[in-house]
Amino acid sequence: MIAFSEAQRKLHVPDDRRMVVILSRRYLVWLVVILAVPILLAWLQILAFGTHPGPAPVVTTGGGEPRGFPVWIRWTHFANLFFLFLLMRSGLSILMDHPRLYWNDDCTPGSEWIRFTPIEVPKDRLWTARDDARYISPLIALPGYKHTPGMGRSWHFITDYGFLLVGVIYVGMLFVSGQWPRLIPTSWTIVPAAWNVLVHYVTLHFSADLDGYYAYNALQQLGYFGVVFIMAPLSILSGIAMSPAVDSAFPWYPRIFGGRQAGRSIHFLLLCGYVAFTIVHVSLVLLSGAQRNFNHIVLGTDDTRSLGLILGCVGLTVVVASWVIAHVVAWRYPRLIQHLHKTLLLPLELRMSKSARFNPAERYTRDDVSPYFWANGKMPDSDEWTHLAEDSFRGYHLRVSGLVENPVDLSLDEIRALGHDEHVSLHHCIQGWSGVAQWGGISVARLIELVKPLPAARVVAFFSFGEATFGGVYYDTQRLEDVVKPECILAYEMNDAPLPPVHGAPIRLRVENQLGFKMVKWIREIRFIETEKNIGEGHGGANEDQEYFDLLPYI
Ligand SMILES: Nc1nc2c(c(=O)[nH]1)N[C@H]1C(S)=C(S)[C@@H](COP(=O)(O)O)O[C@H]1N2
Ligand SMILES: [Mo]
Repeated sequence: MIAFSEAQRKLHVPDDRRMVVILSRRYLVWLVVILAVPILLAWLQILAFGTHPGPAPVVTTGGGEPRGFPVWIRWTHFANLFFLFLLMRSGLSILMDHPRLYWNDDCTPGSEWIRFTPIEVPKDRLWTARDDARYISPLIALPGYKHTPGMGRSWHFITDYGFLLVGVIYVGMLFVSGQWPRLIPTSWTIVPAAWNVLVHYVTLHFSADLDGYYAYNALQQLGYFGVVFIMAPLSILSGIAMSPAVDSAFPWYPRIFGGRQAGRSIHFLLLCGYVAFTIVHVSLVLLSGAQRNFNHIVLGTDDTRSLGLILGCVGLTVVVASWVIAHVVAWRYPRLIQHLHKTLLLPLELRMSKSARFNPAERYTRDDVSPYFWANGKMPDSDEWTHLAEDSFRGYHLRVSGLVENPVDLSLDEIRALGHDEHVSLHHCIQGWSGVAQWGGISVARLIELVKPLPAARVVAFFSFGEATFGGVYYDTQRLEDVVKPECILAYEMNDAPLPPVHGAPIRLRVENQLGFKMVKWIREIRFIETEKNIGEGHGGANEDQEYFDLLPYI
């Protein structure tokens, strides 16, 4: 257990820690049908044509001589298990930060196909996405608790590297060693053969000629092929479909999956697929001669010693220990993990931010505007902002200063007079929700022309009237090269109306190639500075300081 500060405990360990899964009825029916129909059909066949259709056929297509499991298979099998579990556990922490999944990009409450919260979004009061986040036990998730998306993402992306590396080695060796025909079917006869195996399985004939050491049976082969060559690549590709930088530069990409939220749903369904696969796989390993199977995959020998099983249990202990260690590291050294995450992604993300090909180029229209748009953050409650709001921000002044030739103090009318830039874009919150809206305002590039930053200015800091999660001013920073990109605007308008109070009145930032937390709402002041290191705690923003959010916000 980790010792939380009082404020942390209030946020991360709420009183309401119920964990529920609510699947909309339509999908529940589908789920039952998909699971039950093959089993029913198999039983029908048995009832019609006899109860014992002989031993399950083993596929030997191209398998050649028996080669067993060489050392690279045994070690990648273990490493894959190791990383996959960390990925699933950190994924669950991220998922629970917006515990609803949709097939539409507007994330309207009630339109989700599954939710992991008992709460229906109240209509009579402000219910932010932050309020909606759910607790998940750290026994299941990494780092667990409520609202830990920054840390969850760091772990997810760091382990992604391990998972990818193992995958590349495994698939590469599969081809180099000539073992690929074990996994890749070369004839359609695999389909009836796999059916035949299923018929054996439903009558609980697991051991019949199952000898995966030399060749897999047809169902096994299809299963492994599906996991390695379909599910794993789809996980990677659907993961990428959630990136704001990718989606804003290549709006066609998330559409391959049916939209950004459909990509997120598919990413989750693949997680379910891995869980289901693991359960079935482990059950069959245990039911079809556990001792021998363990020797195959642990020692690479085909005998019935108990050494494989013993070492296998040691391996599983290492895996479980990794969860405990990851939990402790996550909470003791969150800063270290946050910066490791940044360092690992730096080459990729800098490329995204520097390359003009990654400039936001969204082609949404007003017809795409979402009927609902989640709000986030703490509304400012200072007298200053409240008085300004009561007077329709007539007394508002935006101070732009710091390392500039021409510091200015602009009223809302003066800002409006500077020009009008607008776009319709898809918002990506770190928590997982999205929404399409029209934003109108002045591009930061125009502001830069006006204030003329000095050569020393590298970073632009945006300070809010609002407070950060654990107190202090909400602020965030941008590198100068990012704010001169297209679709980076100071918005004073949303969906052709003045910016509503909850969405950041009178002025907010929009940066469409980044995650939502970078887009400071209720902006009070803008300062051009040399480095973000000298403000706040020096990590680039209030969320980065306090909640270990991503230091590079493009994925
Ligand atoms: N001042 C301030 N700005 C903020 C936040 C906040 O808490 N305070 N939340 C951020 C986050 S996490 C998101 S996703 C967007 C949400 O914008 P919206 O409320 O208009 O949907 O605002 C960002 N700007
Ligand atoms: Mo967010």
